Amino acid sequence: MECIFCKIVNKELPSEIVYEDDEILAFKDINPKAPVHVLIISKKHIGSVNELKKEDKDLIGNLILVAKNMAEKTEINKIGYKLCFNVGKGAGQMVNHLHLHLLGGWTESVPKHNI
Ligand code: DGP
Repeated sequence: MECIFCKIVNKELPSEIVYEDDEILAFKDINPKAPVHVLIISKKHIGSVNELKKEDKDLIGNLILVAKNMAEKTEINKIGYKLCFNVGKGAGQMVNHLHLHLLGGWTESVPKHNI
């Protein structure tokens, strides 16, 4: 299996895991673009939002709820945070495994661009 996020899911590669359940894994981004930068991913391999099917709608909802819970746990919800799916190379998607970026933890003004 070549996908690096599948390897992280299977614990073949190390990561700083902050949340895990049957369908979702969340871990710290290796190259953080914000004081708090967590990736929330589906354990099932899905390449991107482009590959989502109707049966994935609960999974997508759960990814967002995990992100919300992580924002509460880290208290970045108090100031504000960003959630982002990069979709395709042209939008900066480097890893072809569905992942939601959770970014926050700024203490001053919110940067206008940070992905
Ligand atoms: P994107 O550009 O949307 O595909 O974001 C991929 C993110 O994944 C990028 O911010 C860096 C992060 N990343 C890539 N490889 C690894 C890794 O091996 N471990 C961790 N923790 N993060 C990774």
